[in-house]
Amino acid sequence: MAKEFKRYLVTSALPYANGPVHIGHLAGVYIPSDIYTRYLRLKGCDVVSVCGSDEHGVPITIKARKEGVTPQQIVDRYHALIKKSFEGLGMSFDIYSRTSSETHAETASAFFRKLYDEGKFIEKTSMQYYDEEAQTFLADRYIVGTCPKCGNDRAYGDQCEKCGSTLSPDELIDPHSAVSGSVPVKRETKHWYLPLDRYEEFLREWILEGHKEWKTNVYGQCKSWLDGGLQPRAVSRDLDWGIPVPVEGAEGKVLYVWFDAPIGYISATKDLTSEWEKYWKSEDTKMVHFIGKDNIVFHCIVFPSMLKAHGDYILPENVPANEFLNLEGDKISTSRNWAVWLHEYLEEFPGKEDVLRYVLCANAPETKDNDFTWKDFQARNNNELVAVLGNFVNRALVLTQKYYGGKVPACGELNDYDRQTVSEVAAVKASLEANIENYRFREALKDAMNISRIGNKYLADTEPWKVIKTDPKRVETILNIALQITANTAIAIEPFMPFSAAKILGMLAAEKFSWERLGAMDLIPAGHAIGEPALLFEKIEDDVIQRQLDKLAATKAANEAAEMNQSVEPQKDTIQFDDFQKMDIRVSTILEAEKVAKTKKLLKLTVDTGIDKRVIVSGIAEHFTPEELVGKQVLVLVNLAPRELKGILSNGMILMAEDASGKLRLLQPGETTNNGAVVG
Ligand code: B3M
Ligand code: ZN
Repeated sequence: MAKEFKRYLVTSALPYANGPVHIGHLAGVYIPSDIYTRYLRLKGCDVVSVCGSDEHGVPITIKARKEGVTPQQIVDRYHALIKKSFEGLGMSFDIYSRTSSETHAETASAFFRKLYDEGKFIEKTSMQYYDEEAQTFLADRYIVGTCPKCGNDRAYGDQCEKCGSTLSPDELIDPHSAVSGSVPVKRETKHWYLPLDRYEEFLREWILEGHKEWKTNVYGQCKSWLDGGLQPRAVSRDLDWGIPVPVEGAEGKVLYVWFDAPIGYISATKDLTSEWEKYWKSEDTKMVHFIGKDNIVFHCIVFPSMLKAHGDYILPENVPANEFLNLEGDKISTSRNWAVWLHEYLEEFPGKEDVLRYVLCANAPETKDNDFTWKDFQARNNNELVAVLGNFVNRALVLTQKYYGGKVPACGELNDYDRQTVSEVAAVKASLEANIENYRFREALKDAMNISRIGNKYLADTEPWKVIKTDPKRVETILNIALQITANTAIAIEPFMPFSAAKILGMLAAEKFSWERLGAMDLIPAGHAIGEPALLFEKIEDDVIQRQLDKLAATKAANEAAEMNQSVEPQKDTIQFDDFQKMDIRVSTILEAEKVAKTKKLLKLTVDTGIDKRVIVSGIAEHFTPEELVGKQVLVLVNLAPRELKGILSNGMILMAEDASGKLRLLQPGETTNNGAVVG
């Protein structure tokens, strides 16, 4: 039998405060955690949901350096932005805290100190890259060099963003410091390590034996980590941003961000309530970590080992990590700006918070990576939210206004079809609950939507707009049932679409119902006056979607241009105007083009330079077919000394540009120009 818990502690991965939140974060972590929490609250459970900004770590210092501001300024900016946009989307954390807070520094230091005092760490010295010019050790991210796998000359010491390889600084060709540009040296440094190998047995027992119910993607990752054997992990870093290591002789060292960040869940709970220990120290608490798949090892292996080593705290009961969401077929990427940013969405789609919540849940990458497309967003809005949910609620309310002046009609005797409908609605509850409690939010959302599907079908089948002419009494029952189904819809969709649930309740002029009332058919009493019906959702037109697609296309173009820039050759030595003037470049038209026999590369071109018609032999046969060249205007260097190629005298040179991919492009005047026009 499943264990009974008295209370819940829901944690959501703390977003790094070095950029805004995007749909990938939402679909993977925050939408599921909010659904889960809202559901528990509706059920009347004792639940706290904690989150906050993760404000330490190297990327934040890099961003600060790039912008010429302090790390604190960076995290202040993004903490405020993330917090506000989460609120805008209806994320109902009980607290949205931050790891640069006083409480957190104290909590994390005390945690470290306890483990230190009890001899739970090992100390090791190792050789690490040091920047002598800037007098600082260099985090892997701060070392830049050429990727040994793909040749990208801007690879980082931990990863190449071009080919995606995981690297170590030692693998980089020509490593240099991103801080000063100098070539770093190796220097000895001391750090503290958590010997994860000592927790292997405990972890095997706890996860592999004790939590076979975890999602297969999570369980599988844990198993492969454990089967691979665990190594001690450094929990400190040489860095000037973070929580100082609270032991003597640790100047210039801070806690590793992944050591302090999960402790942030504890400090957030402390800041929330004086009763925080109840949530962290009692076996009656069910703790659930909502995270993305890249955080699994930290939440299932490292943090539990820390908690175990500490000894005072409970372990998570489940870690329902999701896979990744892609955008229009490509990996979401902050650095490439390939994302739909929450704060921008909220600005561009005011009043459509629930549409995003709906689409991201319906499409959540629960078992495998998934794709977000704007067309799917539009289709789900128009065909599901508008056509099913919105349409049903609207019909029920409008007909009640129309026939009964907004007063809920009484329910007469039910016929078989009514009874069947009522029992279908009642049956949703058990399935919906089981799905939410087992973290199957996509299925749960289908269940919730099912209620309005049933309602829609009920109205379509009973046709009150026809029956009103022949049997008005019957219509009272039909609409009473339709209104009860409407109220049920408001309960069922609340965890998923809280704004719409509140709107429905407003239109029904009803107070929020508890979860236990789901399935009941006496939610709205006869005689009760409902409010004014308004549209719950509106259709999203093609032009709105096109604007979003255009925005992405512009991003893609900008990225491609930026990538090309990366391989731009350095500027050549300065020349004088006279040097330039020696070149005679003319607009010319290609009249004929043919391949030079027995060569792969050469084309023989006849061009009209305005001065004369002449032959030029050009090594471009691999880039252009003769047909596509004929008739084109090009720029020709006409006073280049003639030379013989394969027995043909070539008299000039066609100007071309070679792009980053090595492809040649013709240089042409912007508009048709007379041949012989001088370029300069
Ligand atoms: N800051 C989020 C991430 O990996 C990371 C989570 C910390 S949770 C304690 O994007
Ligand atoms: Zn690479």
